[in-house]
Amino acid sequence: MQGRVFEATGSWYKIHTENNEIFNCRIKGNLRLDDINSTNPLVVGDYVNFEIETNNASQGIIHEILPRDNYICRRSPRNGRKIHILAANIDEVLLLVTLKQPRTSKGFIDRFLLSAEMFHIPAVILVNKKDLYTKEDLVHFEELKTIYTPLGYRILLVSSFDAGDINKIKRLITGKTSMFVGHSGVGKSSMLNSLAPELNRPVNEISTYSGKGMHTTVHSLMFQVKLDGVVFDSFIIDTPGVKEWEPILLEPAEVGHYFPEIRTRMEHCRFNNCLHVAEPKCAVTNAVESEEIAESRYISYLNILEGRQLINPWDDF
Ligand SMILES: Nc1nc2c(ncn2[C@@H]2O[C@H](COP(=O)(O)OP(=O)(O)OP(=O)(O)O)[C@@H](O)[C@H]2O)c(=O)[nH]1
Ligand SMILES: [Mg+2]
Ligand SMILES: [Zn+2]
Repeated sequence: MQGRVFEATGSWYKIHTENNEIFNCRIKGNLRLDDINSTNPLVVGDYVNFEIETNNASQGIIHEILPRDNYICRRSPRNGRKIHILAANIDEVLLLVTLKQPRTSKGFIDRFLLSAEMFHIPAVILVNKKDLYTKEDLVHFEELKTIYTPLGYRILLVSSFDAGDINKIKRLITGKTSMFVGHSGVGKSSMLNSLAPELNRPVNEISTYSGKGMHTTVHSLMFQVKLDGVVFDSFIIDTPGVKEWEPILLEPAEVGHYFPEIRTRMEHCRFNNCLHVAEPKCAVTNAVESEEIAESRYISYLNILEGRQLINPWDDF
């Protein structure tokens, strides 16, 4: 039988088949998992082959993981030498950020976008909780828009509770497998409930969310959603809030390739091994000086280059 992982707890996997049958499965003991040094080899979104257990027709044993189109991962927060895969076979990620309650930093956005670039997964930035924002907050939104739109990222100001915004997001996700990511409390599960009320996802009850370690959603779950009562093969993955996002370690020369504004300029640098730090005739530092590259983005680049887990001094909002 073939199916797709909708829920992964580490020992049990909830598998849905194409006919919408659901099986609780375990991994066959001697299954050779991929070579990736990962804390969680089988993840939500994976396609698997499994056999139904003879003595329990609702359970199965997974004996094969089908090759992935893609996956997205970060450095494991518990073990920096391992990676933690969030999901596999996804068409797009919706990065939910908030300007307050809780505040998402530009450094976090940039570290996440680098990972999405690395795995060639389109990312849309949803600045959620627009109903809470003052005029000054909206200036920060415009600033983010000025930074990210020219790089090719869509960035939308939305609220989980605004019907017009929910319709826009429905159009974004129709026919795709989409994943919601962001800090705890930014409203991932709330937005999912507005998109598909039948899911009834648990959300944090306190509306003045302080952003401190609530983690209402505890593990990733995928849903096949009906949008306005129609199933269009739309899948959404709700993920637990991430406190930090550390991209997997890269060779220094690789980092610039995942910053679109550096990627398009690096061929004009004088040295072909230029790391765009202090080298002469560097097209990237020139563009930073002339403000064609946003200073906050360049600082994020330097921080990732040095593998530093660092506060971005330009993160001033
Ligand atoms: N004002 C306002 N509050 C919102 C909005 N969206 C969500 N919230 C509130 O934010 C709080 C957190 O929402 P959740 O949906 O639980 O957040 P989450 O991102 O799923 O959090 P974790 O599961 O912990 O990662 C809840 O109290 C929601 O009511 C919004 O657009 N505006
Ligand atoms: Mg949640
Ligand atoms: Zn350079």
